[in-house]
Parts: sequence; C-alpha cells; structure tokens
Amino acid sequence: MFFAVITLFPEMFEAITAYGISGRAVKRDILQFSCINPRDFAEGNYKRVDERPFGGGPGMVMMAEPLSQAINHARKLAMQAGCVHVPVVYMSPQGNTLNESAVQQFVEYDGLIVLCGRYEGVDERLIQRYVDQEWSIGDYVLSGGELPAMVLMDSIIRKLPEVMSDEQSVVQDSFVDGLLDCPQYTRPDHFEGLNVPEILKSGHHANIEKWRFLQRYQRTLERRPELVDKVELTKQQKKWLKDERGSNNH
Ligand code: 4GX
Repeated sequence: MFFAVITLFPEMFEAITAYGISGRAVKRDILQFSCINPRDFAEGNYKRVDERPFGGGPGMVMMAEPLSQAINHARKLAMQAGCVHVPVVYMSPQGNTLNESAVQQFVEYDGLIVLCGRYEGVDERLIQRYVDQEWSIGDYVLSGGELPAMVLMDSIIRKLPEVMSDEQSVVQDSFVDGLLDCPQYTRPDHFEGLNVPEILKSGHHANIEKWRFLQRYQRTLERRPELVDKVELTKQQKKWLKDERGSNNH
C-alpha cells in the first residue's frame, strides 16, 4: 500500500511510522510511506503557504498553488510505485464520518494521498480540482488534519492482510460483525477483590464461545442499541440467544 501525506508538520507522522503495528508495516515495506511538505513548493523568500481569506474574517487559509504542486508530486511518486488507484482524501469536519465499512473500502485501493489542512482550511478551488473524497473522524474540531490523517491510516494499515494474521484478531474485532467486544481477562485470578469469570478457566471452548457472544450482544444492547438493529446473526448465535432467553424465564 502507498501513502503520501501532504502536511506542514511531517515530523508528527513518526507517531505511526516509528511505533507499533504501523511502524512494523513501514519497516517490512508493506507500506510505502512519504510526507510531502507544501512549503517546499512555495514561492519567494518567505515560502508562504497561507494567506488572509477573501471577504475578511479571522485566521488564514492554505493557498491552492503549493498544495496542487505537492499533490502532483505525490501522484508522480504513486505512479513510480506502480500504484494506479490512489484517491486524494481531505480530512475535515465537513466530510462523511469515518466508520468500519468506509475503512474496509480504503483497504481495496492501491494507496492514498491524504491532504492535511491547518488554519481555517484550504482554498475551496483546490478541493474542487484535486480532492476526490472528504472524510471526518468525528464531530469535534481539531487544530489540523494530521491527527485525523493518522487515525485514518492506522485504521487501514491494521486491516492489510500482510500486516496482521488471523490469530492476531482483526477478524474478531469490534464492529467487524457489528457487535462490540467482549470483556477480556488475564493473570492474576484475583485483583482487588474481583475474580475472573469461572467459565473462562473451564477450558470448555464451546461454552466460552457462547459466553463471549452473549457478553458482546448484551454490551452492545446496553451501550449502543442502534448497532444491534443492524447486525446479522448467524444460526448458532440466534440459537444461543434463544437458549439464554429460555433459561432466564425459569
Ligand atoms: N475530522 N480538522 C481540518 C482544517 C479545516 C478547517 C476548516 C476545513 C475547514 C477534522 C475532523 C478536523 C481541523 C481537520 C480543521 N478544514 N478533520 N482542519 N474532526 O477537526 O477530520
């Protein structure tokens, strides 16, 4: 997968290139990652990338010209890497809100060019001409698009088949089948007066699987009831629920 990020703060991206699962994906060359600084394409002694907004008002707007050159450079890099389907994505609160199914769609591309805005955003004409998709990570305002870009990329990277094996989860993640996760426990058996549920120590795998499903279902009902309406349960899961309802009525 190819990622190019257009940002005034390339150092911030060490947070994903140097650490954890995403860091390993970069080191193992599963991920070809580059940052492109629009300042390198700015003109004049001052290398300006922002200007005051037409019409007045507070703050500054990112200029179209250095950004268009940075995006064209990113496209050239993508071509050289043999990547064809590489949409330009702009992170902003005006975009559609990211969710698991959107992330799954991104995994299918050859790569992404992610544009990170600062200040009051970027010149609208740049968006009209260069941006294919606009995405938000949620209804709150940050001071730039860098953290949203990293959120987007991290959510994609951990889904790449070469990055995580099935045993390392993903297939059993929250949301993948529409339910939240079940509670997890590890050693020791006792912690501040709380015990590990006996069933998890029983070694009875079928019972454990049933218990975990019922926990996930119950939690989702309590915490995110709107998600439950959308899940498609398997035959086995429906039977487990029926058994459970039956035993609760006695
Ligand atoms: N999900 N930000 C973009 C610059 C900006 C300002 C105004 C357009 C209009 C965000 C989010 C987010 C902060 C990124 C403002 N762009 N991005 N930036 N929430 O808050 O994606």
